[in-house]
Amino acid sequence: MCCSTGLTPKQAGRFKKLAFGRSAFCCALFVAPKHLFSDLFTSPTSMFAPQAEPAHEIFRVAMFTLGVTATIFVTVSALLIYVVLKYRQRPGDDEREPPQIYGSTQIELSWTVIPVLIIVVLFLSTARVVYTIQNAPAPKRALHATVIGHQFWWEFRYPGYGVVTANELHIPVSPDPKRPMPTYLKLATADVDHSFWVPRLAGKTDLMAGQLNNIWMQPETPGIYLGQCAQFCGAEHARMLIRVYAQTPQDFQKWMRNQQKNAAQDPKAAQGRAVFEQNACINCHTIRGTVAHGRFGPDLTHLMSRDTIAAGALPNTQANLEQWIKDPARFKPGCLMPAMKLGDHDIAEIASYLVTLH
Ligand code: HEC
Ligand SMILES: [Cu+2]
Repeated sequence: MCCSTGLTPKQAGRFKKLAFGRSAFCCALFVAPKHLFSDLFTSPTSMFAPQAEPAHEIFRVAMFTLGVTATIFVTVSALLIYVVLKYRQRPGDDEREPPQIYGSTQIELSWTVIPVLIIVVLFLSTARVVYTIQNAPAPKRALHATVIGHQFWWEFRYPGYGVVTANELHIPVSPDPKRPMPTYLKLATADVDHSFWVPRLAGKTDLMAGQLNNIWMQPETPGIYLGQCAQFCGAEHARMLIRVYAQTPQDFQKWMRNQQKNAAQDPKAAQGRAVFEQNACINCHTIRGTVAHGRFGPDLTHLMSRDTIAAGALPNTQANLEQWIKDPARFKPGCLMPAMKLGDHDIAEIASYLVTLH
């Protein structure tokens, strides 16, 4: 027996190990929140730092719900700790059971009615927010765009402008709350279910086969807002990132005017363009103003106006384009663009053509 604890030495050893494991776990618990809290508001995908309607509205109802549930948690924990300490077994207690109470109408009523009231309040406040967001009428000035989820990238279409782009959504900000310029998005999918979620701008909404969903967002300050596909959709689901570029109305119009142009025809890149057009690239990609009309992959008409390729997997540089064309699976294993087995010379030609597409 080990003196004070009543354990054999072997048991005591095991207990020490266990205690060490447990203290490491406790340390981890205390260290983790430090990082967690510093990231909580600064992370580009933090839902605790909304930057647009309807994210503000969602944040308010989330905080209200959290406040109510936290109050319940603290009250119940405090009562529990109090009772456990006050009525713990003490030396010299007799072993008799305390008096048992059966069928107290008062107690039964209180723990039925109070929770019901709390649920009703939470339900009504949430329903009100859902209703106001879903039924917000689009003002005349609103921008309309369509989001189409693909395995594993996003297609953005602006039907009013004849513009198609990928992975980087450009929208205007609304600096003046009296003249809002929200963007209304129709959500559709080309294959399986995806989910569009940019936490600082709006709530999470699924893109589902056979159904059109709608969301809107109205950011106040220019900036890049990040998001991610939030519905497991296959092998590269984790590399299906969203970048929303919220721009001043002037910058947005400038971007839009450039997107409306046909692809640049740089004579210096004619050789590369010929190689591109002779390969299967054109079956999957569109470059407006050329023979490429494919719709399976991203529209490349203004490829170089994007900062990233492959839904945020790589920065958009000539070297990365070459590596990507050579072997897409190296960066996105399981992605739906095949390695075309082209020679290095052809790949370099194609990449030097692609970088002219501003
Ligand atoms: C079978 C269809 C298919 C073929 C053929 C194909 N691609 Fe792709 N391509 C895709 C798909 C799908 C993606 C999106 C991959 C992803 O992000 O998951 C893509 C992505 C790209 C991208 C990145 C675009 C962006 O904005 O993210 C470039 C550049 C590209 N392809 C160039 C080419 C070139 C050049 C060829 C010919 C050598 C080619 N592709 C052949 C389907 C294809
Ligand atoms: Cu997805």
